[in-house]
Amino acid sequence: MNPSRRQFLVRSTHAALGAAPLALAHAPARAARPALLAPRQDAAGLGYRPTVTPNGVALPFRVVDGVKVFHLVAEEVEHEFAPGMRAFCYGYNGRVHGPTIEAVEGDRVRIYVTNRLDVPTTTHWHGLILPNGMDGIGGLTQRPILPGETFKYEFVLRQHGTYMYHSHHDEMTQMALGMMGMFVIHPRSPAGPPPDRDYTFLLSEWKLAVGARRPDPNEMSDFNVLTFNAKIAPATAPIVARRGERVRIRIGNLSAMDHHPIHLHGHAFRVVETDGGPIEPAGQWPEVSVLVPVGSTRTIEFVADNPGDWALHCHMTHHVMTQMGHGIPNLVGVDPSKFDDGIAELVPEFDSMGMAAHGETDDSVPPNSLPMVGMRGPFGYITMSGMFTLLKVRDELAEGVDPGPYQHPSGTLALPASAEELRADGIAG
Ligand SMILES: [Cu+2]
Repeated sequence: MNPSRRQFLVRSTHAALGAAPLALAHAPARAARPALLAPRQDAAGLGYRPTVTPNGVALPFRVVDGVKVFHLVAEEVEHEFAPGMRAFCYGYNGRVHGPTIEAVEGDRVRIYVTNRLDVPTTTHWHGLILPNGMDGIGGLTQRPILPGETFKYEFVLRQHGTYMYHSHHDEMTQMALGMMGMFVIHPRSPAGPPPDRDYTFLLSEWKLAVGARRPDPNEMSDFNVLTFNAKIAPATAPIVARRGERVRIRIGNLSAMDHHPIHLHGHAFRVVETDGGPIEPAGQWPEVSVLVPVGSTRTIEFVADNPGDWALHCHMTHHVMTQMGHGIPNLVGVDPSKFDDGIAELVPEFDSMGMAAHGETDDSVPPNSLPMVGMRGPFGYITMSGMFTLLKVRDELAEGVDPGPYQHPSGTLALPASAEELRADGIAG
């Protein structure tokens, strides 16, 4: 027998992707924010260049008689969305969301799912073409996995691309609490070399009342925690590329109710695949935002040819916010300070702007909650949170190390206009 076939292959390099904690350059100065920034991994030993799941990990596997064997454990997890906000969620293998499953087209996979929750569950392999009885729909294609049981799913991967997995039993509750992950399948015979960088994001949305410890699965519209890989900015790890490198970003959306237009600054990209398959080159068109509908994946590719710190975020403005302050009256143009002073005599902790509208008053927010917006950037406060991260493009990069804030070459930074400049151009300041 081929020795490799019985080899116990816990892919240490695979499992360790993103293991180095780093302080984010766009994190508030008041605390070092640990995050995961994974170096590019090369294909040695795996037969493919792994994708990197920022803030996440890949699911380890072993090969038994030529079958890739994975093990997911569904369980309750105390998850940190960002320092200062934790909640009791449902996840897999101690994580929210679950680890990214990664394999190659043509692989036979055997995925054990152990249910350590106190409720029944199933696992559905979203987008995969597989035998009906492996589809993981509670009551329809299988009986639910009861607490304490382990089910075995086994099938051959007939496709390549970007897919997902998630609970398909009591979906409203279990997905609202985080039971989902990404499933990446590399091509068996790639048409060309893989991109230099390959990143995977899973979008989701949550309702977590201020100070609460349990996401509310009954919410239908007013989600107040919007996440990239279950993190909100500033806890979202930046992604990096060297100038000129080809970058692939895979984006899945398992939000309950919202589609997300994900916008990349400084670059145009092409949408190269959906979870229905690759898009022929003639059918790809350029975009700077890609709408990722609920229950879909979109994969984009581009050449990172523009150095800088580029925002990558959902373009819905309330999806780059977090928690408090959404239910307040319209105070645009109002000076609330006198009002605040008057109320403060009665309610000392009162703040009319939702307690922390500008994020500067973190000390005043209630326990286990975060300001609506904000993180400190090199030029002051960044008024976004939620579904926001950075693409850092540099001429030189050390792998696995945050390159820090971009240093703008002389003459390439917006600055206050001088009186002389205004006069010369006939602008009435
Ligand atoms: Cu959005």
